[in-house]
Amino acid sequence: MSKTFYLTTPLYYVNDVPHVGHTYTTVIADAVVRYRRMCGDDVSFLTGTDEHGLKIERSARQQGIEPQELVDTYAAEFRETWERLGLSFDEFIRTTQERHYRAVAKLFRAVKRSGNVYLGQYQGNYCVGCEAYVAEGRNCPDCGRPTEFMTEDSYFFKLSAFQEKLLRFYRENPDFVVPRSRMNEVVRFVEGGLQDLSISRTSFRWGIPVPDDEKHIFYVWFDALTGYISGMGYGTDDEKFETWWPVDVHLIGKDILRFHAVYWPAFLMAAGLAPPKRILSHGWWTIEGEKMSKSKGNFVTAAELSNVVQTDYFRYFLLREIPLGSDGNFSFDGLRTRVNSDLVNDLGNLSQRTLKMIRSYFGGVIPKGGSADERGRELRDFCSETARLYRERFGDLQINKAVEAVWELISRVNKYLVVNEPWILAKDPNRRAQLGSVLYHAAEALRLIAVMLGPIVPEGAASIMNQLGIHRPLEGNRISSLEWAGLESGSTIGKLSHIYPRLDKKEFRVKVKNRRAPGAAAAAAGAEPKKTAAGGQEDARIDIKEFAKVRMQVARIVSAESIPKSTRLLKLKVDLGSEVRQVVAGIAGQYSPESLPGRLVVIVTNLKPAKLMGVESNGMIVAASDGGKPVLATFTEEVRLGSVLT
Ligand code: ME8
Repeated sequence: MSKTFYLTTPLYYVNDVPHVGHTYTTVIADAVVRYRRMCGDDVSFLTGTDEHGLKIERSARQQGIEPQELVDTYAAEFRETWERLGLSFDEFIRTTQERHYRAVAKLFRAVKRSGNVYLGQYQGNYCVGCEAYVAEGRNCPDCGRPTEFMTEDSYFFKLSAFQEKLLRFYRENPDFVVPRSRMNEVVRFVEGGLQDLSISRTSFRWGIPVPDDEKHIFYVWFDALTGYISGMGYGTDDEKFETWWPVDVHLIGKDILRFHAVYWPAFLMAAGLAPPKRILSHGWWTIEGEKMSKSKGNFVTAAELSNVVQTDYFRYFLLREIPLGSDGNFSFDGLRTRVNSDLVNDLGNLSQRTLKMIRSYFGGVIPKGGSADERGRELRDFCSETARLYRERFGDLQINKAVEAVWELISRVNKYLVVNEPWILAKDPNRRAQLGSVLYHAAEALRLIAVMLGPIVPEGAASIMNQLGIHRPLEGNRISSLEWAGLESGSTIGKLSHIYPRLDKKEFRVKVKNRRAPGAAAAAAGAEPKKTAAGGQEDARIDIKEFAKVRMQVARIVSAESIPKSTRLLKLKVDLGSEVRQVVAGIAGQYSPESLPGRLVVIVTNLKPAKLMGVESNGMIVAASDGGKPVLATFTEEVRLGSVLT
């Protein structure tokens, strides 16, 4: 029987759209599970959404909708984003699902039976405006207003009773938290003493009720952490749970380490369940040197990333740029430079030149490897050493180091071609066997490179395999295919194409600038960057004539309804004074149909009609994109319907 491997990402809060930080975690997880599948493991990759809590309840109230409606939209956004980016999760758990409620109740009962729960009083500084306890200080960190000291009934978990048990567990499992520096942080924290933990609230309602005392709902972390077991059958499917638990890796950002490395194992120990095998805590991305924040305008959503570049490009950048555990700085310029130098130049060129020579000199048939000369033997040895390093490093979750090893091989093969000069050998018919051997060696090394890059850049790796004439799906490549001579002499190569287009600096900057607009990728693909009068710099400005081409008019929404099977689109009827038109808008995530009739909006009225999900749209509603979320443009003063915006 094959070994099981279970890995999770955090369950993301649904108060935001997926951004580059979430994408980072999910991409690492995806690379690791692709590698484990290659090793022949039976893999389960769980991700999902954390949907309860005061913030959600409040945000829904502000929008005049039910919390459930709000979380449905965001959860769908996360799920669809990961699917669109080709991230290969097996389970998607939502903390509002029935199976999750059952698991939380079961875990609580088990912890309570063990004598580790008691009813007490929670005290702290409470912000009445925000309806939330604040960690410290007399003023609320969110709204700045003074807080009040409050007391409420709460169930407590006896975390203090777990200090010794946890410390023993850390001693016995020194690699429980990776990297080691973070393990040390956790040990120091626990050595400093543990306070009992409040695990229920009575001050708001959007949460899971505590069994037998429904005045209380669970504290979000008790609820959310349970997602790692509720998604794997705890409380609903014992066989599934037995198969997968304990988890092999919880992959998280460093911000939530304490919850995973201290509270979570303690809850599990109390319930008589095994703690996780490993917590991998990765570093934090800043954007252009600053903490990502919407107000600073340096917020990069997953949708924007994929508007600007293909998935392989940002996968490669995120996985290669920083060692797991370290912080990094994300910049679009850094991404472009990295992609152009590594993927386009190093890998793209190696693949092109090798395959083109096989096509020109051998009519596309893979030549015989023959008996290798010394340089050939050296290359083989280098390949097997690279495969060894790659496996060792990936096994240790040092992904960027594994990728570095592959890049050393790429540059070695490029050098091998330079010193062997196949283009000179090709001129001499007596050296045809040698020419064949050199090209076989280069092509076989290229195959090994593609196999190793499968978990990192799956699209490019699959393209190289196809061009080598190996048409089995990438997933079919087992780690055993890292043995030399897997490429069959006499087989025919596939159709050749460039795997990776170069990112042109000027065009790319325009794309980055326009990334927030829906359809930015398409618009930018055809955009011709212009020179400024001052010279040189790219410029996306337009003149007034171009602006005048777009006709925007004031309208009032008459009716709005959902479109079946679409989580994003609404069908609107809008009154332009002289006519009523039908417009389809991607705003279902933020606006419920009932909230829209009567609103004044701006419509682009001279767009060619289009069909969205089979529904005709005669115009476009104007909205700001706030971190990917649409916010409708409107007027605060009375204005005649049909008035033109100039
Ligand atoms: O914490 N750089 O959810 P969350 C790198 N619901 N990673 C980042 C990042 C950044 N700038 N920003 C976010 C929660 N992340 C809880 C988890 S688990 C039972 C409950 C990633 O939506 C990173 O993985 O705030 C971090 O741990 C996670 O997003 C936090 O996601």
